[in-house]
Amino acid sequence: MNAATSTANPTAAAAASGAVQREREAFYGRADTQHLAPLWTRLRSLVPEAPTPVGVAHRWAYADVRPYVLESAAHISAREAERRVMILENPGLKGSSQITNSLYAGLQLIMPGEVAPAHRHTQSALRFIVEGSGAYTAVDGEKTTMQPGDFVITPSWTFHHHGHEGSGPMVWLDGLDIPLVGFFNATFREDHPRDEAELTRPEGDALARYGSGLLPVGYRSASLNSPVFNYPYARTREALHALTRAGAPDPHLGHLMRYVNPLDGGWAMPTMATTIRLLSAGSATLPYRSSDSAIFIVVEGRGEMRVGEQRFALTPHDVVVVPGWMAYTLHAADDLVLFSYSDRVAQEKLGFFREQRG
Ligand code: GTQ
Repeated sequence: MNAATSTANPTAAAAASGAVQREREAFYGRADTQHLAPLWTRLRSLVPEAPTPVGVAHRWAYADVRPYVLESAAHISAREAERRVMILENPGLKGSSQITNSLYAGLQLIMPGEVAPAHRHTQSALRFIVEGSGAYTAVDGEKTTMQPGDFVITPSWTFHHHGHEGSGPMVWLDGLDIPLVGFFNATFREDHPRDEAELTRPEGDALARYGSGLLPVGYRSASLNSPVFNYPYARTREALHALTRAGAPDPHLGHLMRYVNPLDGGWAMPTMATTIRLLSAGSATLPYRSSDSAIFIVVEGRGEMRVGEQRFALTPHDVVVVPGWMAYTLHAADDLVLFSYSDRVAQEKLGFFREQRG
């Protein structure tokens, strides 16, 4: 092995004689004046054997964070805030507004009578409803009233606003691909001239047309998203429980289902993969890891998630982040339902996605 290639080995720099090393350093210094850098001192960190998890695994207990989310209404209105959200920031990525390397999460609060004004942006957003009733989101001309457990899509570059015609606070989890779009530096946004964008279709239209096991004959869509933009929990829950009567769960994943675009059978959104799973009371999963970092929220039930040495007790509405390539197991004390989202769909399209069982 000659001297140049042997330095690709991190121990080789130490092995090179002092004189050789000094000559190299001098060369690197001269090359730097031309904005050139040697690859061989960086190759192993640029192209490692496997991912190093970014950020840390963490649980936000809903009982701990809920008072802060509710207090935010005492400080600012939804109109003034535009979106009144407490960001769930990964403790290992402070100041980044990121929950994972590629995704964002926040808890959004809307109070009765408020409107969060219409805007659009290139980021895609998902909502997973946590508590309350009577609030709606309007997306691209159609309103949907949200119930706890519903999964709602706001596709890239569609005008959307939120309102609340009921009583009591309403909270949902926002998932956006802000860091991913930021990586490509492809962020654009636009405010709608009015607080409330016009409604062009009656409520329930999309679900009837596209989400009833039927499709309008000849229907084509240019959207990369599912035309169904609210997947009601009542239906999802029924399907999950039917699965438990029909066969054994995946030993590493439980009864795991993905939200589907009925037009092509693909994921519901182009950048964020969304799933929901049920683990029956008393059951546990075997270790699993995958290259996508994932955010989980407890929909119903109690249990525990184990990530390395960490033990996260799970109770309804708790949020857990598991960085990519960290193995985890799930343990259900009672029937445990978990929603999750990750950048898996983007990784699959680009050919990166990997998973490991055991
Ligand atoms: O509801 O449009 O949590 O634009 C962050 C940015 C929510 C939203 C967020 C947003 C929204």
